[in-house]
Amino acid sequence: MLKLINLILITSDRKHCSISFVLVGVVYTYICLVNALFMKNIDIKSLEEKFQKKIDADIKIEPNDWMPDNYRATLIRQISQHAHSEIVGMLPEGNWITRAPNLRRKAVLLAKVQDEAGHGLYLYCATETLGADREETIDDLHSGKAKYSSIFNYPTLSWADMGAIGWLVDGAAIMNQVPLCRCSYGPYARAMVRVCKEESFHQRQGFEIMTKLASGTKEQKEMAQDALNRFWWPSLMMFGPSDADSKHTDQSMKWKIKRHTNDELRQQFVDITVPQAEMIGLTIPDNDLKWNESTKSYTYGAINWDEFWQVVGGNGPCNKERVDARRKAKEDGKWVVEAAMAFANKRSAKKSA
Ligand code: BYC
Repeated sequence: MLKLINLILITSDRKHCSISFVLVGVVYTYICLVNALFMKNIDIKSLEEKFQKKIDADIKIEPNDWMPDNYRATLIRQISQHAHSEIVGMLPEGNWITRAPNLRRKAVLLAKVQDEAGHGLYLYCATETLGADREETIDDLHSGKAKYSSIFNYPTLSWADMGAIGWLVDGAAIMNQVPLCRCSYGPYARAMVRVCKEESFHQRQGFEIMTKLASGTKEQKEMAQDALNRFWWPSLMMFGPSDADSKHTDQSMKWKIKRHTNDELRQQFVDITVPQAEMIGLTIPDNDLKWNESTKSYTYGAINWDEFWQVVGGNGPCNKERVDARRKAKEDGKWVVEAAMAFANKRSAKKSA
């Protein structure tokens, strides 16, 4: 470079010399930039290799560790959708707290709905460890931009729906969340351990409601069967699109965010749940359901994927109602936030005085 500058000084007059200097400067900057970019690519490639080696060795990734941008983005997407599902999921059951048939059922349902709020909070915290802003995440839910589980866009029409949700919805959630306890991202995996313990209590209380109703009067049994009829297919849809249509599964499996595909977990759920329905004398609403001796599992009928995508796209029976309820809750709770902030400020002012 110095030789080139010397040559310019010797061979050119003043005017041409300054133009040449500018040119040399431009070329030099360009070379530096290309070089930096090249070095950065090499750096990122080696970081990515190290990262994948850690994942392959089942070493957890922690918030301060280097991670690829897409790994971070995938986790923020999935964990925030999961958090929203827990919070929106409080609504269909919350709707029945005042109408529970007795004090015991009311106390159990109240505790369950409260647990779901707790799950949402752990999960929002987990997104914060990835650098997400909690308020922005929640605003995305309120603006309709963020997704949450399709299942919570169906109405709860009878008390038996509390049984069906606990048995089927929490049952499906456990099937999906137990493998998430081994997710490669530490904070998400650890949150899931506690969530799964609570979900298993939720599932059992739901199954208990269904068992009681199914062995009760003719009307009670019909009510339980009707709830199963309405919640069966949406519960299968909870596991997400079929593997052929799942755009994130391949990469998420390589990163060990997901440990099983959507179809694998759906199949496990069917295989566990069908005998439970038989045990309490209810019928799974699927004429094509049959035991396959060679695969030692049940084959089931076609899922209505049009319905699934309609619900995911915001056009389910209760999408609008659910998001409106969350927006209203934020609006109505503003004074609590303001009061808590004023109290905190007053306390910290007192401390520093
Ligand atoms: N509903 O490539 P895919 C609970 C979206 S709550 C809506 O397979 P992925 C409870 C998906 O997000 C428990 N959207 O995605 C609470 C993606 O969209 P974007 C909730 C769905 O992430 C209260 C697109 O479809 N559990 O237990 O690899 C009371 C393509 O899908 C759904 C969780 O959240 C759906 N069902 O796999 C009672 C578990 N399915 O973002 C109970 C954590 C898919 O590309 N999440 N989509 O626009 C997961 O395990 C995974 O995210 C999923 C989907 C298996 C759900």
